[in-house]
Amino acid sequence: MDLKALAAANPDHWAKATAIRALTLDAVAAANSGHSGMPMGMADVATVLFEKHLKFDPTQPNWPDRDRFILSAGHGSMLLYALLHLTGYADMTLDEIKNFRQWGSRTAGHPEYGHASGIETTTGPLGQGIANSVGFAMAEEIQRAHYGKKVVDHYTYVVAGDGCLMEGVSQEAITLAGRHQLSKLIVLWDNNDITIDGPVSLSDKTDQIGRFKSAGWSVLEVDGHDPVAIDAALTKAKKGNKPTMVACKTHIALGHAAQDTSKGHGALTDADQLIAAKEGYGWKTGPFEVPADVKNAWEAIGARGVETRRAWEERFDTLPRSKRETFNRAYALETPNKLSAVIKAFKKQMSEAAPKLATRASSEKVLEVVNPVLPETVGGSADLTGSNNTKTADLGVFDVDSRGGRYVYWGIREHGMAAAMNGMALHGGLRPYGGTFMCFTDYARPAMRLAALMKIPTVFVMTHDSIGLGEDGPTHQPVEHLAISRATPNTHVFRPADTIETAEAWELALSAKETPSVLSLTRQGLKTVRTEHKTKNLTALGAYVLADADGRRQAILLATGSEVEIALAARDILQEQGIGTRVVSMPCWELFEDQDESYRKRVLPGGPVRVAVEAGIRFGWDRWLFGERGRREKSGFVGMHDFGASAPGGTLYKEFGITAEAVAEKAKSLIK
Ligand SMILES: Cc1ncc(C[n+]2csc(CCOP(=O)(O)OP(=O)(O)O)c2C)c(N)n1
Repeated sequence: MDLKALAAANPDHWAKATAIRALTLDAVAAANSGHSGMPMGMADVATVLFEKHLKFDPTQPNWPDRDRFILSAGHGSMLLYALLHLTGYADMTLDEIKNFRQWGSRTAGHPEYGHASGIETTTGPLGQGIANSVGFAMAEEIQRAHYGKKVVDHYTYVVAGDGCLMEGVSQEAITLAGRHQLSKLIVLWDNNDITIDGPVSLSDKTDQIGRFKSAGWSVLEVDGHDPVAIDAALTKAKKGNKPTMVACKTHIALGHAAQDTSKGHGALTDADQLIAAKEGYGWKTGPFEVPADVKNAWEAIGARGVETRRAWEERFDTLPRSKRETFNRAYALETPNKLSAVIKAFKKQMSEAAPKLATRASSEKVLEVVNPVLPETVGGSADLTGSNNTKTADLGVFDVDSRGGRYVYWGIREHGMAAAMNGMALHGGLRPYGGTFMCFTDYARPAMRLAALMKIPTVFVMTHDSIGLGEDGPTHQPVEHLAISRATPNTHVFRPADTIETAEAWELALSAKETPSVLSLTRQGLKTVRTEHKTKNLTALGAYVLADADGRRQAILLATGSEVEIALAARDILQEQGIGTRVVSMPCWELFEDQDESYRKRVLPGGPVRVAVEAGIRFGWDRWLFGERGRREKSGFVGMHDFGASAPGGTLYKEFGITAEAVAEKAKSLIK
């Protein structure tokens, strides 16, 4: 590349873009780790985007109508950190840049949501950002329909690399965006032909332009180092009626000895090469020093949005009060008082009616009363609407000509759905929930993990939660998925036993601010076990005594979900034989763990034998069986030890020995 010619053609632009490159080189060198090449290659595109197009105000980083900038290629985190620092985000100080990747800094190895303002989502696992962005763009459409263009009118810009486009989840995201004509979604592809192992051609020959076009996108192609062309492409992209992919032809590690090589992808720390690169740029200041005129020019870009934001505030103030209140409440993730009232009324009615219902059907009943009072919910399913029971009559369907619809037919795209739901939650103003079979938690898991890491309250509705689903067989019968979900930090896994617990679980999931929820729901009908109405949300305790021992307490049976009624039947057997037996329902382990010791001790006192029953693997149960004052030799587990099988659900419970008789026998064998 002829850097001198580039610099001479657009000197002001060149100086600003070089500031990004120089800060990247310095930060990576100081950390002795990181990824230099991508920020150096995309510096020109990012500079034009921030200077000429992006609507943002560093003094109000969470302004709801800002454009969203998503760095899907999260390894290039220094691109984002440099932009935030240069444009004047108060929390992205030069010290943060100097402490790139160090303990306690905001500048984590990959951008982490919540660490600094201006980081819209956590990226690093390739493909997640572009999949999040579909949810961001849908959220914008939905909210524009609800609140009007004068208060919701912004774009979602994504920087994605070859890696993001190779990941399978990007296909789910791209086809969704194309189908829904998300015209305010603009992907900037860092088309540099390089990945870690070498040239892209080592492992891929996809015609990316044809791929995007066939999915319903507009595609533009530009020289990613020509600011005039980039500006023109962005201007055009904003006008289309389809999502736009701008293929930006770039040179990874522009101007460095490692330019255009896979070495340029990683940490460029060689001191001599670093000096040579800066000389080539005509950059004369020392490490981490941005000349005052260049910093001023960047800060002027940062200040550009202040007026626009103020004007927006004025327009927002003209909305009717009730709209403003709903908007602000939803963005603050507050729930209306009505939520608790409708849940209580529903619980009272259901504990009296005591229906036999699958908890997936209970869940639908709950949603029928909840969705009308929570206009921020957006439901959906990955092509299992009738099985997941996620759709209620009032939602309407999100589509090109009905942007206000609150139900999304996600298609067979579990991973894309989960990641896009995260995008909706991150966008703000919406509470997404979406369903699939519990077994396909595996297909959604990378995004479920990120929801937990990001501390966002996405709700994953996972039905058909055990061998109880029956004839579909072991491919569809989850056995290890409860354990996997429970092993994930900051995740509430609810496995309700009946309609009442399902209502309580939903109340908690929809009130959460920083924790995603997994609702593990049955296909098969369950008896109502909570027939005595209690206004208090007992599921919030995580575990509670559902039926206490008559007489001397010799056994405690612990169960969740569909196995609670088995535990109750086992209790009947044991009580008949004079063995005082308590049944503890444990709809949410994590919430029980949060209770203070005295409560946990009241529920699980030492002494009696303990038997846990759950139609999943044992993994994790030992915490409750012989932690918490229990004893190994006085405890047992009735559940799954292997994969399930294809047969009616009732047969499977018998064949795998998950029965009241087996639970009672196990308890008796432990009582000596
Ligand atoms: C899901 C996932 N797999 C693997 C990685 C490790 N990784 C980080 S960057 C990268 C190569 C990405 O290539 P590209 O997007 O072309 O980035 P560039 O080389 O242009 O910086 C890989 C494999 C990752 N971050 N996420």
